[in-house]
Amino acid sequence: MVVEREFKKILIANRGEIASRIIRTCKEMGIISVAIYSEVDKNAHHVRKADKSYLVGPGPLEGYLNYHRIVDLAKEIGADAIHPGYGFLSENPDFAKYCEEMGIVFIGPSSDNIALLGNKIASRELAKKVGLPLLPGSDEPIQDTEDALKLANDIGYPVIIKAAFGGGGRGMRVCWDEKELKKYINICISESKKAFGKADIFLEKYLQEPHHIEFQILGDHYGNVIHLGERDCSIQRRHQKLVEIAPSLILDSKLRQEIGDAAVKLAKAVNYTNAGTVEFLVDSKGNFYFMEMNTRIQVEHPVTEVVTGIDIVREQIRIAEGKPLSYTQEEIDLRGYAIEVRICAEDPKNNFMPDFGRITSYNSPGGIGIRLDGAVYQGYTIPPYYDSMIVKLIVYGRTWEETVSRLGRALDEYVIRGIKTTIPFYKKIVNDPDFRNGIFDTEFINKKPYLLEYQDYVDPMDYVITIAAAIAIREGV
Ligand code: MV4
Repeated sequence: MVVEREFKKILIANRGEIASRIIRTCKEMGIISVAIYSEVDKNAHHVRKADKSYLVGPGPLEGYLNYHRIVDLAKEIGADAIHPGYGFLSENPDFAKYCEEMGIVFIGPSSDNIALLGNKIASRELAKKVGLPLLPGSDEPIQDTEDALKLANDIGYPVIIKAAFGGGGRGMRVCWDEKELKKYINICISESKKAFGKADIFLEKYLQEPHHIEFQILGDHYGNVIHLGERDCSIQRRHQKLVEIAPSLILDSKLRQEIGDAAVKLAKAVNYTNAGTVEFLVDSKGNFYFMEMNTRIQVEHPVTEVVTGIDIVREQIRIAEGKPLSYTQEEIDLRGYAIEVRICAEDPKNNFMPDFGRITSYNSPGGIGIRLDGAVYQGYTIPPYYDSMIVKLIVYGRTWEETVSRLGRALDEYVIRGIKTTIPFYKKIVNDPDFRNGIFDTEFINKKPYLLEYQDYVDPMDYVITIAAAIAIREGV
């Protein structure tokens, strides 16, 4: 039995742009937003914008990860629910379970679903049972090298080794022949154990140059599940997404409906509630294969919001309040195109090394078709302890061409000084003829090393200093 209610106060167990994003929807819904923060985050954007905030220590990370303390705090301050954002505790089934036990609503799926779908072998098995297309691969964890070699022989090379509890591409290895598989199997097992605490790995046939296409779904507590179309997240570097697009240029409405129906079917099979993302690989012929399901709001959710006009965080909160979905599948239509670029405090020319420090100058783009989801401002000092993503630029337009041009214009307007950012790298992507023609797959960045060939901004003051030094030397001062 689900009881409908209205939340008065939500605690946000996160920081950075996603915390600020959730605060915005809370304000629009008339809900009191409560932030938590670490000592180094006392000047953070989310702390300034929330209605109330609480210091959680001791270090920069512990406070955001100590879920007993967070749930206890939520109880103490009379919060109705906790929004976990992405990362941190968002996919920790023990956290969701502790919320459930303590009578605090976890804004997300059930702890059982988080646990089930967090295991990629279990979710592969579920997808198989439901009849979703899968790449050939293991039905159970790989026991040993012999087991792996036998399976790889059956499915044919290349194969990919994956960690059942992996994420972010860690614990993944492509093997082109028996020799490589022999070499990597034990490495992957020990890496998985070290990184995720669980050694389970599995094998799949490796699909070359696929598109990474993911469907946004929403499920309520009355058995309704809908999808909000897809995002093409093929442009990645070392499993970090860089550019996300909605809708995909390689799907027609028939294929969209087919894959969307598959995503909904999977979610319905587990009585999934709240927001989720079903990930697929799609080849150039339109064949699609289930990969995994993510049980959180994702970084790239804004492109879906822009083309559907739906506030996904609002839907998450309404679902958690026990309300039915605000829309039926028939009411969802996609309008135009949206592109998101993740702007990071990194130096692309130096292997995308994080570059933290003070933002000395900040001027953001504006005008038609621009959305910014960020948590930085002029004078803010980016601490070195967290993710380097500082702001997401989302642009939208009626056609692909218009949207790409607008992205170029917005990046040209963007001024961030004091730190190196990925903005000049994105300018190169926008001007790439293949990108402009909508031609890209998961190998796009690897195939185009020239994207790193750009002139870094030089502060005019640096010239003044250099010239002054030259004069001083010449004059013998
Ligand atoms: C694959 C694959 C090809 N074949 N699985 C990467 C993240 C994870 N969620 C799924 N991923 C992939 N799984 C099979 N069987 C390709 C990817 C993949 C990828 C691989 C190498 C380099 C970049 C990539 C970008 C997206 C997906």
